[in-house]
Amino acid sequence: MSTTTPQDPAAPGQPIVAIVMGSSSDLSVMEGAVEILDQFAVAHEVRVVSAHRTPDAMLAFGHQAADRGIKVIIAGAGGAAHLPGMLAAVTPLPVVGVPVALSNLDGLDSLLSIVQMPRGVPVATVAVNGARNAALLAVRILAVNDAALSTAMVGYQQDLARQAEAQNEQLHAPPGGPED
Ligand code: RP5
Repeated sequence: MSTTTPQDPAAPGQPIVAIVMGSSSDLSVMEGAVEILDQFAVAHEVRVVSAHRTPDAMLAFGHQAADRGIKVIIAGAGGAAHLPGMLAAVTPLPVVGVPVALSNLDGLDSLLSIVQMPRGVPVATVAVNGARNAALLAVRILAVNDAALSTAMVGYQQDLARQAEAQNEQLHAPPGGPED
């Protein structure tokens, strides 16, 4: 039985998000999630656990994650991408799936394998190679019970808005600036 509840404060530095992937070949995509969690100072762990190559280790990881204090699992996989769904089957934690594009089908295989979960076992699926959004979704989930994280997310959204506004101003800048 889990001794961890969503209200428990995590010990400093204790990972509360697990970023897992089926192979180290997914890392170049999944690094986007690492960067976002670093940016928000969310403690996390990164591991390779394969649904197909190390099924017993994958199931053990999924069974133990909540009791170890993990609050959200981000799982990336490509091809017949069973990892996110299999983890969601053995943990009560929210699982965010990242379809990783392989060379043959441009990630459509990964996307459909992850998004088409049967009734009762949800995986929150982001876009193909959308690891950054997976981490942003994890931050939003955690921010429900963390006011500082919620404030940081609002700041991130304000930055995005400022960038779009700057793009718009650039687009409509009159010709004849200093370089002309
Ligand atoms: C999946 O198989 C992994 O998630 C990876 O996307 C894909 C290919 O793995 P490698 O053959 O590159 O190790 O399980």
